[in-house]
Amino acid sequence: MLKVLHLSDIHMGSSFTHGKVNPETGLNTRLEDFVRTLGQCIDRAIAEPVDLVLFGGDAFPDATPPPFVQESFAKQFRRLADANIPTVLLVGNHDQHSQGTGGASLSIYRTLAVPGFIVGDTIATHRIRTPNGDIQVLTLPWLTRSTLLTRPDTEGCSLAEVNHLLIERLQPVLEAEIRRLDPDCPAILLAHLMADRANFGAERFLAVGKGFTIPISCLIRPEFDYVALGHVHKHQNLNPDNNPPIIYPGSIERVDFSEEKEDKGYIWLEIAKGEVNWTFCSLPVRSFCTINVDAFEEDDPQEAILRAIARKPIQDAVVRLIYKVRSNALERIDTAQLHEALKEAHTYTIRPEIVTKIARSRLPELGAGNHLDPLEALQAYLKNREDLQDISAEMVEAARELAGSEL
Ligand SMILES: [Mn+2]
Repeated sequence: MLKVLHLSDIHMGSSFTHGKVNPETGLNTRLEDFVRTLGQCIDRAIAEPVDLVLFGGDAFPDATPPPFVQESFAKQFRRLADANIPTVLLVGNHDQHSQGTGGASLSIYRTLAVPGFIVGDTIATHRIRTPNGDIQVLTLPWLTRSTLLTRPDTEGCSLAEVNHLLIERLQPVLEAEIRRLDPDCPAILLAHLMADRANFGAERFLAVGKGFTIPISCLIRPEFDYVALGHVHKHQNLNPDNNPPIIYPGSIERVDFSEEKEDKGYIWLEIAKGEVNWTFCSLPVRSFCTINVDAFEEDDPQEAILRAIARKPIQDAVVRLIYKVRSNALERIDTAQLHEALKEAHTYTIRPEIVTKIARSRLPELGAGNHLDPLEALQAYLKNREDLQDISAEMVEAARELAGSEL
């Protein structure tokens, strides 16, 4: 059996707003988190050692990362080159540059001819020699409108029509690759895509434009022993029958709060022709913690907020505190005390939400049993809104005009 490590969606250089500057290194702590987590994947690959590392795409937030971020990434992957571990870097949507073709942020590895490194920026099959036998990897990078279509093909087409055309073109191209596979050699499809069966995660907010969706039927092929995906940040297997497994490992670190409750990790894989065992391996990543407090009805909103904070494991976490209070209760919130209560967190944000809710019971004249014309109802409403007193006369006047024009 060949040993393979499959990871994806590193997004190194993102999540900086959740970090702070480490005074000892001058670096954002979230960059350090991402480097540490990626380092743990590479550690495992080298310790075993694996026969192959597959990266499913989205190395950085965009195709032009700052040099210090690019270098942090390169330093980790270089360890694989030093250990003679073949590595495939697939190009995701965040790795593509709008100008030029291919993966701008990853193609440097090909340009420099890093030994054992393959950059997957085209649909192609790579036969990789390892000490434990050969393995085939079919790379399918993120598809764009220009991948398989020309401008005249798509002129005047809606996004859905372009998607349809693209799938029509993709199918024979994939088919040709599949038919050329050596049936005696294990085969993996490595693809960065949104499959139509996937549950969305943060990537739907991160993507610049809406991307294309690939039908799962293109991926469920007996010729593949394993389908290694990238793009969706939530780990999932799209084919529980495992014939073949179709796996998103998910992102290796939490990119934003939408990933608060997700386990993060990579896929450990043992593979031979017609045989595959895979395991999701959790990574100990920094926790995110949302504290939502509805203190609207509380007599002592400060106390309610402090109690809610005390209940949550905020130590070293990225925390956001969101509390709802009445506008007249805001002055009773002691913000300094909240800062003190949150100081165990790695970083935190505090977001007060002022609620001005009028409970129905306090305006019996607006109850279901009463019949008021709209103008009377407005006047009754305004009578109970002290904050609107200064403009209430104008509002009534405006309403009278509106009602008048309707009649
Ligand atoms: Mn992606």
